[in-house]
Amino acid sequence: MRIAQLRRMAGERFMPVPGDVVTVRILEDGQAVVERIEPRGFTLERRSAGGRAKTMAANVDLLVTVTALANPPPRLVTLDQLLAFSEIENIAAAVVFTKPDLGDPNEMAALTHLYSSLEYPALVINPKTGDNVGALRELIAGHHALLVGNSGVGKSTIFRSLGGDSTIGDVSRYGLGRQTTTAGRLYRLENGFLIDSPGINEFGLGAIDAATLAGAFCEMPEIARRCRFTDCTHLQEPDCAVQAAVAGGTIAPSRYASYRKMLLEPT
Ligand SMILES: Nc1nc2c(ncn2[C@@H]2O[C@H](COP(=O)(O)OP(=O)(O)OP(=O)(O)O)[C@@H](O)[C@H]2O)c(=O)[nH]1
Ligand SMILES: [Mg+2]
Ligand SMILES: [Zn+2]
Repeated sequence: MRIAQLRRMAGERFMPVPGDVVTVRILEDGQAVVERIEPRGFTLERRSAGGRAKTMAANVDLLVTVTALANPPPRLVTLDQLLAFSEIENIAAAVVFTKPDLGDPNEMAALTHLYSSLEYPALVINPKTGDNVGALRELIAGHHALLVGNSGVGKSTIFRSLGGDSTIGDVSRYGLGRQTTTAGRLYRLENGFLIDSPGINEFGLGAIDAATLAGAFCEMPEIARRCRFTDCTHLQEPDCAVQAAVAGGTIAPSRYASYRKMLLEPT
């Protein structure tokens, strides 16, 4: 069903986003008017270049992070930001790698091993050959899932390979002159839904304190209890168990690099 009109064509506050539950009134010509947007649970927001927040999706319970193995090269900071975000928001997350045909097989093996060992479901998907598309379908069944990742990593390609039976909403046309290509799209799938979202190159958690951030890196809290200082930031303190675990190979250097970057250069 295509949304014909918002009852009050007011600001973005009244804009439904993919995942919203809305009350609609069906008009005689078969079009629908949104009368009410139900209160949102989880929302994903992204900030525009001007710093304004725009809600991209609502009521999601699974973040399917998408990272290309090549073209663009894997940006693990973005991946780790999204995973930390899911921990803080207390929603499930999965790790999908794309473009195995272009990537380095050793790096592919290392990355899937790393994220599986952190207990995130980790899959390598090739929509062209169909590899693991079925496994992803199973993973998201019954969930309100959101594909999220940098631009060009292959989210829409995955979305199309999974199909879906009906277009629920395409609300971008009502958003202050934006193009449809920048909008999220939602498809019903296996008694849940899947949302394809625009690339989130400027995603960030904002300023965050060390204890909260370390808590969102699931391998750290257990280890951090052995730091000498209870308020250790794991940046340069002596007798820091986290730094020792990185040196000793228990914590992946890339994960620690993401932690440092997020703490020292919040976006
Ligand atoms: N070689 C190869 N190319 C792929 C694969 N998956 C996607 N692509 C290509 O990568 C490009 C970007 O794919 P999209 O699905 O549009 O990426 P996206 O993540 O939706 O990008 P945004 O909408 O900008 O965020 C397209 O040209 C796809 O054909 C893959 O497994 N292998
Ligand atoms: Mg896309
Ligand atoms: Zn420490």
